[in-house]
Amino acid sequence: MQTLKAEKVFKAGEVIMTQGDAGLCAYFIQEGRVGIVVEKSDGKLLHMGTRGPGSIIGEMAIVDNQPRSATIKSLENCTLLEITKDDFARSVRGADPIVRLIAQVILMRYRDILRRSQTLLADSADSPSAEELEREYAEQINVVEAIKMANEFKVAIACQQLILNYQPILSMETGRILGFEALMRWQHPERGLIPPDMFIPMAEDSGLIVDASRWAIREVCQMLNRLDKARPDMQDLYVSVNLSATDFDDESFLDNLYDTLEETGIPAHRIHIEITERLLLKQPKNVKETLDSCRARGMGIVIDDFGTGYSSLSYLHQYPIDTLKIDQSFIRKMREDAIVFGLVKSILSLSQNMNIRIIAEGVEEFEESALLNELECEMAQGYFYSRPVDEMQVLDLLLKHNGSCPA
Ligand code: G
Ligand code: G
Ligand code: MN
Repeated sequence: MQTLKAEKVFKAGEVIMTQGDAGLCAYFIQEGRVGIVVEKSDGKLLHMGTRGPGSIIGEMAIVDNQPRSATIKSLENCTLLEITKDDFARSVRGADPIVRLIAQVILMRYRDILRRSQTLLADSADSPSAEELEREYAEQINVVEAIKMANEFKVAIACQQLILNYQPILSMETGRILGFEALMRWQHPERGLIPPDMFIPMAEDSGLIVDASRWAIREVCQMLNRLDKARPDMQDLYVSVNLSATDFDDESFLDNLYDTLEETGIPAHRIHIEITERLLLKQPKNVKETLDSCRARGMGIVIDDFGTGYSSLSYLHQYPIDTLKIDQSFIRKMREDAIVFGLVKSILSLSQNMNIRIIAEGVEEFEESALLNELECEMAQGYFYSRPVDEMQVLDLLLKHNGSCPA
């Protein structure tokens, strides 16, 4: 290895590096054991442990140029291989800037943990800090996990590992399917089917959701074209696509959406956009202009998870919203909890007064569906009618709920 330099020998008891000094190199231990000691600000010495052959010591200083955080002495005669800062810097310069940044960030956090755990160690005999240290380590590993996952997700988008499932939205009056909600899943080559809760937040944080949403919109349009071939009598069906705040930050979102509609020949009214109340609260820039434009073209705009704590009625007239989805937690509780029942009733009358359409989400039981019917709720979605299904099963659902295609 290029970065491994000549051997250095330290006799038992010799100081290899001193806390506070500038760190010019790291060492790979070939033979012998060393002891690590940290001197605290009050002068107390903390023995941090020992290292033996195969370990690296002094590695932090060559990454972040900070002074040595510990003093290390040889406990027996040691043979060490020196890795100089210059050698290390040379190989790092060629590395991906993200890798460099991440290395710095992780090291910064690690130093921070060390600093705090050393204070705790000194303050308590049974050292609860070890547990804290492990927990924080685990969190660090999640950082790495998230980065790995983000990279895998890029591959997923490019290599068709994403799939859409479709859950029907039915008219309560007629029992017919009016449309479907597209729900994303990730068919991971090793981990199997990953549900959206496990990857959407990461995709939002990393900005990768923009590409995933573009893919989803295109896939939905193509699916509608395939469906139209099989069921030419069902060309009123729409598909609702979930979008995130990050999607609205993308300046070419609208162009891409309209291009996709044009290329696939799908009329705008067959695509509905589902956004959450939280998104409106965040108010990504251009969200109103974007939604106004979509609505003007005839797309449906749906507020998902309506009523889950961030509700502000003002946005019902501020934004071009045409449908509310009552959150499933209300549907679940409305039969036992009088307050929730009142809430569901008020949402329903609100929507009637404001001429906004309503979908009850997460209907699981016959009793829930019967009650919603009584309250004249317009549409429903939930396991009681159907779980989300893959594209092949969409035709079966249409046959079951909407009847067969007239000859
Ligand atoms: O699919 P499930 O059935 O587990 O969906 C869980 C949540 O994941 C949904 O409530 C929705 O908010 C989110 N979700 C599902 N599919 C998509 C998608 O294509 N894009 C975005 N942004 N969120 C989605
Ligand atoms: O986008 P949104 O958060 O609204 O997605 C709806 C979520 O709820 C999806 O994860 C979907 O699979 C799930 N879901 C749909 N119907 C039901 C239901 O009847 N019961 C439960 N528990 N979940 C449902
Ligand atoms: Mn949704």
